[in-house]
Amino acid sequence: MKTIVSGIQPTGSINVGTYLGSIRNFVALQDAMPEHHFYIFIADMHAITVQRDRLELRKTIKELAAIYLACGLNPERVSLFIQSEVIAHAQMAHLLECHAYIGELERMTQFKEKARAQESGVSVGLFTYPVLMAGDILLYDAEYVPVGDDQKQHLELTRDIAIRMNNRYGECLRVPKPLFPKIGARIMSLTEPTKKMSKSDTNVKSKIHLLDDDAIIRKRIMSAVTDSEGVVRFDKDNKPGISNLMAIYGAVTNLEYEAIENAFKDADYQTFKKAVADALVGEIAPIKARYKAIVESGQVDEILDEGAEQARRLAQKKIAKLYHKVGLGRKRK
Ligand code: AQP
Repeated sequence: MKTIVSGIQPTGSINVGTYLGSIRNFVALQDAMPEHHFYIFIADMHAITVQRDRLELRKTIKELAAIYLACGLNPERVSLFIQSEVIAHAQMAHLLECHAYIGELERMTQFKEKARAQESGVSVGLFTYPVLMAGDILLYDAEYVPVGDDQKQHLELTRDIAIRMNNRYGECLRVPKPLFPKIGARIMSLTEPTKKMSKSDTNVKSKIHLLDDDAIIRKRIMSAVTDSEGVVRFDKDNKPGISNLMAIYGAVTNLEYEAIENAFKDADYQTFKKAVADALVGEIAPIKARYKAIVESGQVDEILDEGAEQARRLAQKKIAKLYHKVGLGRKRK
């Protein structure tokens, strides 16, 4: 069976950026690609590459699991699991670290940005983060990896490592392809629209969480930074704020930018922002209702146990095969 793999770090409440850039896409693909099985995980091992409060991390892991389900992931189609509960991820990371080069990791822009944001104590884990990620993907022979476009460089590295190992040991890894959403691949901060909307941004006004109240959602959209031109027109370089609101609106309504420009050609920004807020509130309301029901049902642990079991079965086989190829351990009859 062909596979699709992706994950999200439990590094804070899920915001509209992560939702539109990844989860919404997972849900659409699970329905559109019935011949693929999905391995979707909570990337808690990635989360500790930056220091975190342990109790907060635990809470966020469970919250993210319930969010995935509330957004519509179907446990019949998706093995949903916590990364650290499948030991093969750690084994694979070491194996791939021995086939990745320091120079190529030094070029990773996410590492450079995150390292710069810390005053001191940048961990080795943060440096090798992209290799852990390559392992997450290659472990399951993923054909496709649905991600936001900030992950483009990491995907390229994953492909390079896979090709390198295939050349060295013979075909042993599938070279994956990224799948970016058509609209919403990079949702920007509402206060600084040239910066990605990020879970770790300390400015609460920069983002909208899926579990925010309707009033907060409306307030954040209505106060989002725009420009003084007063025309609803997509121009990422000169009108990043309005272009970002168009991306949010387009992702939610499935309308292309041109159709949005036509629909709002005589509208002022207040009117457009109100339409964006209405669309977003309408999209998020059922997710919030399902989230509450899922948490109350107590079914999350069972789904995570089952998902981890399914993931382990495939991942352990892959590790055994790769260890053999590389020459680790003893040859078994
Ligand atoms: N703003 C965004 N727009 C579109 N896609 C996004 N993604 C994240 N933010 C946006 C996509 O969501 C998936 C999961 O991302 P992640 O949590 O594993 O890591 P990240 O990209 O580092 O996200 P954050 O919010 O910026 O986390 P922190 O602040 O903890 O570093 C990925 O597919 C990503 O592309």
